[in-house]
Amino acid sequence: MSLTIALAGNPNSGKTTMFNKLTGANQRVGNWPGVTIDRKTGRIRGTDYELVDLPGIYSLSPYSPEEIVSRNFLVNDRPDAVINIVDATNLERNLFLTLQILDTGIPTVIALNMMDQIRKLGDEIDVDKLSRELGCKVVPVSALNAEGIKELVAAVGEVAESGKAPEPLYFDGDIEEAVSLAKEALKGKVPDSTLRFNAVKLIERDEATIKEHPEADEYVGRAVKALETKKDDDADSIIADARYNRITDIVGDVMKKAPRDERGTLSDRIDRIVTHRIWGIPIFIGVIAVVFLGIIGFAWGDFEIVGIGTYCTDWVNDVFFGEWIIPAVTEWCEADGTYSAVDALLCSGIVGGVGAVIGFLPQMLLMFLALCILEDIGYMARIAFVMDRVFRHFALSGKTLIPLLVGTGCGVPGVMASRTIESERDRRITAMTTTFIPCGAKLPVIAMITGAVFPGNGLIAVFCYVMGILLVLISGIILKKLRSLSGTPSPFMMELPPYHLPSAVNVIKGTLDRGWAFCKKAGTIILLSCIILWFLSSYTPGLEYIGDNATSADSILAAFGEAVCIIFAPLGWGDNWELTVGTITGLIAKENVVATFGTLFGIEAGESGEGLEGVLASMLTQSSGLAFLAFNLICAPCFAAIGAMHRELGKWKDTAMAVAYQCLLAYAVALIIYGFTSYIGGWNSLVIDGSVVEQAAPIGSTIAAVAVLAVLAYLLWAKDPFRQLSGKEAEE
Ligand code: BGO
Repeated sequence: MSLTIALAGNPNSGKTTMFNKLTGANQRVGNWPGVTIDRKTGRIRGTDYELVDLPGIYSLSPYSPEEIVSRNFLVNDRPDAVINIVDATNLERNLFLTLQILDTGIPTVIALNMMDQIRKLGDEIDVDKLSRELGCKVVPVSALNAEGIKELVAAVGEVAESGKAPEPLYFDGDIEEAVSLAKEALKGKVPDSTLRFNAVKLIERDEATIKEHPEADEYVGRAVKALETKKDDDADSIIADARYNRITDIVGDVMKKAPRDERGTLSDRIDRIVTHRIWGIPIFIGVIAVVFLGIIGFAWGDFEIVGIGTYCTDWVNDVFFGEWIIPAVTEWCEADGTYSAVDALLCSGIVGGVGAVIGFLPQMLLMFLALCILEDIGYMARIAFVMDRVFRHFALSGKTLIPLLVGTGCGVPGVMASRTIESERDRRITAMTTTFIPCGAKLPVIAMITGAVFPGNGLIAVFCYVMGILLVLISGIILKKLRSLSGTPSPFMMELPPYHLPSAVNVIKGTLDRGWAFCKKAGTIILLSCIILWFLSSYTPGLEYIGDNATSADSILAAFGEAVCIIFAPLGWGDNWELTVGTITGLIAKENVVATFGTLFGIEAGESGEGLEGVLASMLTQSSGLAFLAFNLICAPCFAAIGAMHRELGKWKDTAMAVAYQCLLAYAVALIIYGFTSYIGGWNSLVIDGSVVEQAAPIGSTIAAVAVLAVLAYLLWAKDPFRQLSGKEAEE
């Protein structure tokens, strides 16, 4: 018979690592909460037990979406056994959940994890004594080093097959009496197996239990009041206190801690600087700047450092595609003396479009590598911690940072990670704004525009990330003024794991996984888009082939682009319909912006041999280029991310409003950038055939930008009608 085993524990207790060791799966291990959101299943190797990895939780109260998923599974689905994974280096906090799991009456085995760390710290835990005190099997393990896994599987198989649940840990006198009364009130209304769990929850004033059993609540109401009066506290805290007192006794009995260095561990000492109130943020900006300057480079006047990524990308475009692939494909196509529509599709459509995207692969791999190293060292978790203080000033919690950090890889899991936020309003705002942070797919767009109008200047990439964070903060203030999104930020609790040297396996795997996803997309969605784009740019609306003159103003694409491009004229895109088309195709996947230009202009040469970026420099000034970049980074994300937003927001109407908000904000920001920066020396000129051509000052756009800025300032500083006053403010 197949048995179902649940894996439950606190966030960061090592559940995912253990899940991977037990099942041989390859789930992503992370060091911030929210990496496991839905429950995941797998088969324990060498058995037919199904293992269900539940999201990390601190208690079985249904406050957060993770707690609801875990509690429903344990209480309603009732697995045959639970492996409760406990971080031995944080025994007190982890046992709080353990005591609640014991109340569920499900056969339980404790996997006492991180024993390698305990040994390293010189601490000692008497495992047998702990097992006696908790009344269930305790197996010391190290999920990281695969220690104790066999023993754990044997122990869980034994308890699951015996079906024998451990005794709960009973409370002292008065509390246990109230629990007994609640059991009486609930008898027959809930299965006997969950009677104690529900009874304790009723005394704890657990909202879900009270709502489900109002008569039972009435029955125990007087006893709960009496308990609260006697202990001079609310019932929730009385139960929590009782549990913590019990835990303190147990830990005191079983654990011997070695003396600690007064200055703290090395991680503590590094954190004193890295997470410092004042230095934390400049250090964060500095780290991101070093990464991007190293990869893209830096240019200021005559001073120039070529970034290693730019160097590699130039080589791929100029030598690999320019000298090898394109001439070879063209020669092959022209071998029979003709150049048919199919030949043009292959050379301009496919090699041009997909090649333009693949050309950025070296830069992408280096950026993924840097982000994976920062994550594996443990620095990403510190960023969330440092930024929490900033986010709080803007009515958002640091928890918003976690979806943003996840979203640097891909917006879809980023938006999904917003589920970890307890406050529904914060969760919705986060889901609506996560895609402001550049995801992997937007990096080639950043690299392309930077290469075109700010050659080799990595500061533009830094600007894109800073702009993304600022817009999330600004949106927090503006959107909180709407009744449906008002409210105070939820508290943010997060563990900072000790720093460690990056593991080569994790880093290489993380980099290659992301790189492979990028290539897969280029070979599927982007390839298909390029074929369609080539068709639309090579045929007239009357379906007449117009040859390989892709930029022909007679094509279907031109007719469409010209009709729409007027909308973007105030942003400095002029009558260049190609820019409009690129922006629209970016909705399918953001890399499509690059692929579209690759198809329309060719990667290598364009008409006059100046390359894709050269063609763009003849259409965009530095100001309008930056506006183009800002609009494409902030406006509606790709369809997949819009779908993820819809899953979080629930209604299509709300999703449509969110997309409209993103597009309006993107337009406003792009207008402000173009309207104001065009007056900076050299920022308002095009480079046409190598000559710098100064453009007329965009007076109309500047006036519109002033008006937009005034509206934004009003929205930011107008009084928040729904702000909840602090106790002191309310008294005044
Ligand atoms: C990071 N021993 C040690 N020393 N560490 C362990 C053990 C163990 O037995 N088991 C897990 N860990 P998850 P949840 C990390 O990811 O499985 C570590 O949330 C880091 N990552 O490696 O994700 C594990 O599923 C950068 O640590 O837990 C992981 O329950 C710096 O505990 C962390 C430091 O494991 C959480 C740690 C990029």
